[in-house]
Formats: sequence, C-alpha cells, structure tokens
Amino acid sequence: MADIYREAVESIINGDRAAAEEVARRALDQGIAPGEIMANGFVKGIQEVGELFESGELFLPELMMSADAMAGATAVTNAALVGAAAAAKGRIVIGTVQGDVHDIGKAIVIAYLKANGYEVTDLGRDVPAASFIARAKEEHADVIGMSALLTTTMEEQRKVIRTVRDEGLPYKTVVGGAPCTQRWADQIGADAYAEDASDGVKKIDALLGE
Ligand code: B1M
Repeated sequence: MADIYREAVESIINGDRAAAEEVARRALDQGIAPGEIMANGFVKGIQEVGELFESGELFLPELMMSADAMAGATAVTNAALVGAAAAAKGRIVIGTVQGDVHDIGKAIVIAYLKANGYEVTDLGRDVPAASFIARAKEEHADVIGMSALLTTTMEEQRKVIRTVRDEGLPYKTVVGGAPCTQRWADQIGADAYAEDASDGVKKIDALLGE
C-alpha cells in the first residue's frame, strides 16, 4: 500500500494530472478510503511542492501544474465521498477570502461537509467580506466558513467576523487554512478553527449541537 501513496506523492510533484487521477481511481478501486489516499499521498505531495517552491527549487509554472494535478486527484476522491449524505443537518456558506485564490483545501472541506449531511453553498475564491455576509443572509446559513492560505489574506476573516458581531447576526463562524491556528481563531473571535476537513465536520457538528 505504501507504493501507491508514493505514486500519489510523485504524481503531484511531477505536476501530472492524468497520473494523479489514475492513481486516485486505482486507490479507490483497491478499497483505500478517499481521506486515506488524500492524507497519505496527495496532500503530502502538495506539501512537498510547497516546500520546494519556498526554497526556490521549483517555480510558479511548476507550482501551478502541481495544483492542477491536485485538483484532478481531489475531484476523483471527492466524487467518491459525495452521496453518502443523509438528511441536511445545517446550512453552510463557505469561500476563500478576498485576495486569495487557493481553493483545493476548501474543495475537500466541502466534500466532507456534504458527505456528512450538510447543505453547502460554495462562494468560490477571492470572496469579499461583504459577499460572505450577503450570501449567508440569502441562504439562511447556520455557519460561515472561511478559508485563507496566505498570511496576507487572513485578516479578511476578521472583517467577516467583525460584521457578524457588530450587526448581531446569528451565524457561527469557522476559519481554516494552512496559516490559521486555534490562537488566531481566538484572537479574531471565530467560533471555531478547523485544522482539516474532518476536523471541520467535527467542529461544525459541535457548534450546531449535532
Ligand atoms: Co500558493 N502559497 N501561492 N499557490 N500554495 C502557499 C499557501 C505557500 C505557503 C507556498 C510556500 O511558499 N511555501 C505560500 C504562502 C506564504 C504565506 O502566505 N506565508 C504561497 C504563495 C506565496 C503563493 C503566491 C503568492 C505565489 C506567487 O504568485 N508568487 C500565489 C498567491 C495567489 C493568491 O492567492 N492571490 C500562490 C498561488 C498558488 C497557485 C495558484 C499556484 C496554487 C493554488 C491553486 C488552487 O488552490 N486552485 C498554490 C498552491 C497549490 C500552494 C500550496 C503549495 C498548496 C496549497 C494546498 O492546496 N494545500 C501552498 C503550500 C502549503 O500549503 N504547504 C501554497 C493542500 C490542501 C489540502 O491543504 O489548503 O491547507 P489546505 O486545506 C486544508 C486545511 O488547511 C483545512 O482543510 C483542508 C483540507 O484538509 N482548511 C479548512 C482549509 N480551508 C478551510 C476552511 C474551513 C475549514 C478547514 O472552513 C470551515
């Protein structure tokens, strides 16, 4: 089984979308859970890519190819998750904050939420604070989820939370993304911090009393 995880890592490092999709399908055929092949394979691959990018051993075009391969693998594994849902447990609006286009992690979080019985509205990426609020009102949301992958865009999460508080809106707020921490969530007054997709489900279940 370790071999297939290594293949998954390599498909991402090589930026090979076709290989990533093929490995994802093969893993699922072998009975490996979507979350397992993601965590032990593809996510490790994209983390390695991030480190290579940071150290200057890999450049933006290659990073983009790796991101594309990751999107391919995520689409295959997410499709295997969706459909396991029971009745809707609550309504979530979720997006990547303004100035930030990273959305691979958000796609995984959405798939987990749907698979665990939540109705999810994906606001996309580069979402202004005002749009989070407007869509939460429109959708009668229970929870606003905000993803931020850049230290420069994390502040956007605070803007949304401040509006919720200042206007006395009824939404619970959850923040996530690589630079976020429980400490950050406490600092900006978020109701919860989610480390990864399954933690997101756990935290939202707890917030909504599920
Ligand atoms: Co960018 N990028 N990137 N990037 N990128 C990072 C984030 C970086 C850490 C890389 C590095 O230097 N090591 C760095 C940020 C540094 C910093 O802020 N301190 C960086 C940079 C600098 C940039 C650019 C500025 C590069 C440039 O242009 N010079 C640029 C910014 C563009 C912008 O947003 N304005 C940029 C661009 C890109 C691509 C477009 C090429 C691509 C994104 C493609 C896409 O998403 N469609 C990309 C990628 C792929 C990465 C890395 C390598 C991988 C991110 C990822 O997909 N991780 C990343 C390095 C890293 O994170 N180690 C990096 C896998 C994913 C499964 O994890 O997103 O953390 P993650 O999601 C997890 C949890 O965090 C959590 O659950 C998810 C699933 O388990 N979670 C939530 C996330 N959101 C949640 C919301 C919730 C709950 C949980 O709400 C309820």
